[in-house]
Amino acid sequence: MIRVENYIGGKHVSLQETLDDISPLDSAIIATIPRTRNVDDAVQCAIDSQKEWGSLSIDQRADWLDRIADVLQKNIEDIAKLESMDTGKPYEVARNVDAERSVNNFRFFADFGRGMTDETFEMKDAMNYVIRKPIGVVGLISPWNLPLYLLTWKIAPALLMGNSIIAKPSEITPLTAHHFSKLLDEIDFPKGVVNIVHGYGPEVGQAIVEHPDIKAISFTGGTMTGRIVASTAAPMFKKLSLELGGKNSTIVLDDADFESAVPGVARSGFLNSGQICLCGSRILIHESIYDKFVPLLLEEVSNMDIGPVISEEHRTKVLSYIELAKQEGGQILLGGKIIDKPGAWIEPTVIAGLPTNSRTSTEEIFGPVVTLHSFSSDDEAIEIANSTEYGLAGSVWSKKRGRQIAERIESGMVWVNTWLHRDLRVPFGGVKNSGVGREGGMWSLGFFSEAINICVMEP
Ligand code: TXE
Repeated sequence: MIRVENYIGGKHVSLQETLDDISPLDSAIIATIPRTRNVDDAVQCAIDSQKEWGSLSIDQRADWLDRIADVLQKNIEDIAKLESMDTGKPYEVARNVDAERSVNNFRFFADFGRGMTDETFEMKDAMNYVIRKPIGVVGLISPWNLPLYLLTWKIAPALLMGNSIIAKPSEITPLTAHHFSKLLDEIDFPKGVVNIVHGYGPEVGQAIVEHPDIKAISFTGGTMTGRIVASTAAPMFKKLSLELGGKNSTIVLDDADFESAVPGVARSGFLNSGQICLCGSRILIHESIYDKFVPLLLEEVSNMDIGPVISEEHRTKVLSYIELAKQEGGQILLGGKIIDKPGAWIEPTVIAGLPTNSRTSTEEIFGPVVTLHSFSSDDEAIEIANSTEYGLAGSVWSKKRGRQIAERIESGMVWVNTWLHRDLRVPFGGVKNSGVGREGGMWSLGFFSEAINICVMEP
């Protein structure tokens, strides 16, 4: 049994009151976490440490990011094992997606920070230059689907820009954040700069969002929760980044290359048991290739190594959508049932025949469930793709028309003939109910700093 503790001021602190961390693999209790309700002590440590941390140069902080990347790399197998245990995802996914990217998040922002150029704007009689000051203490709140991957995606740029941190991982997946805090100790990372607190979202998460000395909130999670976070932070004029839910369309045009599209569309729908906000769960297939493409897709999905969903409670939610699909006229082509063994296992499920505006095909399920729809023209495909309240991501599979379709989709990111192919310099985020703001490259550095313009006129 792992005893997860808060990490405050460089010390590991436990609390009397704890919550259980349940494994999705077999529903066993694998850890306890502190039920934190108050973050005043963590914020005070962050305030005290930020002055010195913020006074370092970008290069000095980038060197620290490289040291963090090095110690994560050295422990990459342990991180993958813990992530797999906590989320239920196959070890290979935890190793090659979650742990790998956690290392890269620090490596990338270290290099990107060193490469930052001066921002100057010449006038005929004056010169402007921009300096980027730290915000101070920032709050980082992350979800359970890619726990360390998404938390470090925020920690790295926040540190690079000189801020100190109050981080709150999901109470459902605390293990790798806890391990991360121990690795910071191993490299003697400046105490109090990174503080990690555990507990329920509406308790410690809310305490972070409403704390007057936390000046920015970077949140990744569900749209409903994002609305609550925004309603607290906005009136306090905090900087706010919201990476929220999605219901992404995968468009397979009549000229798609099946060799890449079949595995690509299957992976997009079912990687991480469909628990990635970028997953393509609305698969739109041109009518002329529908009958040929679908059997190949079903076979591909049947051969994928797919883990359980995050919890039995979440599985109940996913199952409720499969039941809803049947009421809405859907036909279950594959799966649809619980896999009868300990843990939160459910069959990967493919549903056809639903109206494109049905609840099942427009609401976020966040599990191994996709709906298939045929279309007869590019315009119809785009209209279907743009007809949900979300606008996060999407993919288009076509030899010749991918880009022109992609540019007409109302979302923050679109992949053409690929999916989840990531360059960390590009903007990452959604429109409509998928969020506000962008992460990645300069977008992250801009969010985690205050841009100050100095205009100089020689006397
Ligand atoms: O989210 P929740 P989950 C989305 C994904 C799905 C959701 C699943 O689409 O909708 O995340 O993750 C804390 N005040 N994305 O269920 O419940 C909570 O403890 C402050 C989109 O974890 O919203 C957890 O730490 N905090 C994303 C975090 O918020 C609160 C990629 C998220 O919890 C809180 C990945 C409150 N009142 C998943 N209530 C993207 N767009 O990139 C809860 N929390």
